[in-house]
Amino acid sequence: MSTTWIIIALILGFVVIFQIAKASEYVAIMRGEKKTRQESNRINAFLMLVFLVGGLIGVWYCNERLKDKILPEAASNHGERIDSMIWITLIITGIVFVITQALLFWFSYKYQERENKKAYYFPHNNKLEVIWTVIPAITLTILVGFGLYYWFQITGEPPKDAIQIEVTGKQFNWEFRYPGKDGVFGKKYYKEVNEAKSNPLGQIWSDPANHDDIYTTGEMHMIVGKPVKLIINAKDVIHDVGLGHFRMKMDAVPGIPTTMWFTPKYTTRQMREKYGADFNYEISCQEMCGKGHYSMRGTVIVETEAEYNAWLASKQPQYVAAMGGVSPTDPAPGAMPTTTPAKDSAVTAGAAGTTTSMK
Ligand SMILES: [Cu+2]
Repeated sequence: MSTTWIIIALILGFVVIFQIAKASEYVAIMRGEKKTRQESNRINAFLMLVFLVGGLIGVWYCNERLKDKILPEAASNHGERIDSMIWITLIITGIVFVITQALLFWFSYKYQERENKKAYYFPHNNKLEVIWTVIPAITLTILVGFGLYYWFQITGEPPKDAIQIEVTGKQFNWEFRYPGKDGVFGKKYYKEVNEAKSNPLGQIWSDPANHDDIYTTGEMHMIVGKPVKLIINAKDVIHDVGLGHFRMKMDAVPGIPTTMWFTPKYTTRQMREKYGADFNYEISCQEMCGKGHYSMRGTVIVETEAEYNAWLASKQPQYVAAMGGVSPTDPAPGAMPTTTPAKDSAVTAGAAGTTTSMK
C-alpha cells in the first residue's frame, strides 16, 4: 500500500516540476531571455555561498555528533602507526579540501555575470600545471611510501618469539588452530575435510605435528605484549579477517594462505577498565561472503601469558576427538588413517605453506 502512495507522490512530483519548468519558460519569453538569465545567475551565486557555509557547518556538526562512535585507541603497535598515518593523511587532505572548496564556491559567487564585466580568457599556464601536478605527486608518494613500509612490516616475518594462530574463514564462522607444544602446524589436505569425522580443517592425522594441534571456533586467544602471527585461509569463498581494535585486516582467500602479524598492547581486562565492562575485542568478516556474513563475528581475548597457557592446556587436541578419545601419547598408531596422497607434490607444497616452523 505504502509503495503505491510513494509511486503516486513521485509521479505528482514530476508533474509539478514539469509544470514549473514550463511556466518559467513562458515567463522568460515574456521578460526577455537575458534578464531572466541574469536573475537566476544572481540567485545561483548566492546559493553557492549558502552551500559553502552550510556544507562546512554540516561537516563540523557531523564530526561533533559522531566522534564518540569511532573505535577506541589502537590496541596494537602496528595499529598506532596506522592511526598516525590516517591522521597525517586526514590533516593534509583536510587542509586541501577546505581551501579548494572555499575557493571554488567563493569564486563562483565573486565572478558571477555582471553588466559591463568581461570574463578574462585564461586557457593554459604551464607553470601552474607543473605546480599542481608535482606537489600532490610528491605528497602522495610520501604517504604511499609510509603505507607500503608498514604493509611490508605487517605481512613480513614476525619476531622469533611470536605465537602463531591459523585462522580459517568459512560460511559462516571463523575456525582457529593453535600449533600445540611443538610449535608446528601439522599438514592439511582439503580432501580430508570431514566435519562428521571431527576433522573440520582437513588435518592429515599421519603427520605427528598434527597430534597436539588445537582447534577452536568463536573465540581467539592472544598474549598481551607478545607478537602474534595469523596464517589466514578460507574454505569456500573469500572472507576477510577484520580486527578493527588492532587496526588490522587481511583477506582470507581459498587456496592462498595470507599472513599478518602484530603485537596486542592491552589485555581485554585493561580495555574493560577503560571502556566499560561490556567491551570485547572483535574479529569480524570484512568481505560480503553470503547471507550469514554478519554472524561471523567472534571474540578476541587478549590475556597474560599465564592465562593463555592455562586456557590452551584446558583444550583437548583435535586429534583426540577425531580418534574417538585416543590421546596422542597412547601407543595406538594403527588407528591413524593414512590416506595422504604423498606423491602429489602440489598438495605437499600447499600444505607446507601453512606449516612454518617456529623455534
Ligand atoms: Cu565471511
